[in-house]
Amino acid sequence: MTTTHQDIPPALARALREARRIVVFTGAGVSAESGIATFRDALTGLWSRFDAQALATPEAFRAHPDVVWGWYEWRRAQSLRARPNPAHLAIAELARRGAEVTVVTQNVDDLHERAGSAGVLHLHGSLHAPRCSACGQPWRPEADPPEDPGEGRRIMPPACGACGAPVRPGVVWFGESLPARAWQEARGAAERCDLLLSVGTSALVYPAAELPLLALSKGAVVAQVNPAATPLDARAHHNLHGPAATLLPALLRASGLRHSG
Ligand code: BJW
Ligand code: ZN
Repeated sequence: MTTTHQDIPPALARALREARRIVVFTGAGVSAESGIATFRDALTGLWSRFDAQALATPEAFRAHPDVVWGWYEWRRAQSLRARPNPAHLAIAELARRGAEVTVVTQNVDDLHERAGSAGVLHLHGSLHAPRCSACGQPWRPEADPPEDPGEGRRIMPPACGACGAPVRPGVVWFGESLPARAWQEARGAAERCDLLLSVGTSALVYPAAELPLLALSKGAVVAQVNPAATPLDARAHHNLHGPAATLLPALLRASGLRHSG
């Protein structure tokens, strides 16, 4: 079922109102309206000659540490400048309306936390937690990255204070395992929930993309919010095709969980 803007299916509004356990599973689209480019659009401007899927690998970091670190510094600066948008705020508000809400994100920004969501499960790590590529020691940046380190600018990663190896971004690259505890908790929440909202993700990257399927297999209602179609469209009970910053507040209003705004 495909729905356009402001046209919230009553069955979904009821499911949200009545759900006791909710999982909100988010991807880069939830931060798009905060000005953070989605993963598959992240290489804009001078970065457009690179391929995101090729840069987000341990092999790329070993071969071109300056290119990969420069790209992540540029994105860390973008994340620090960004502010939560009405989609992040609506998700945080949901938890204040009585249901048990687990926010599971693939995003490496911290906009859910800054909107007020607690206990966010980050499946793909964080831009704000670099660590040593050899010994794993956390690395604290002495300063924020330059306001704009410049698109396409190469920056050598700093050396680890303990062992001298290059510091790497604290994110999960292709071919790497997800953080075990966050993944286990996310699976548990998806298995137990009554409703899973999949928001702003292309649902292409595994194993994260298994979560809506897991919830479906356990009988939960699954709804998706995304302006574009994804592989989940054929399986979800409801597909809201539009921007999250408009549709999530509309969904709260249609469910009677928010009375204005
Ligand atoms: C809006 C909007 C608005 C726009 N409102 N929406 C099974 C089958 C096939 C392959 C595999 C498989 N299992 C594992 C794999 C391999 C691989 C994988 O999934 N590959 C696929 C590409 C096919 N997975 C892995 O390697 C994972 N590890 C693993 O499986 O370990 C076991 C293993 C070990 C050893 C060998 C092999 C396996 C790890 C995956 C880690 C992914 N990491 C990244 C990079 C993180 C750091 C960084 O950001 O740079 O995570 S990749 C990238 O994709 C990033 C994202 O979190 C993730 C998901 O992307 P997301 O969030 O969906 O963003 P986009 O850009 O794709 O989509 C945005 C969406 O928003 C779009 O749909 C827009 O329409 C929408 N949108 N505006 C609402 N206003
Ligand atoms: Zn080290």
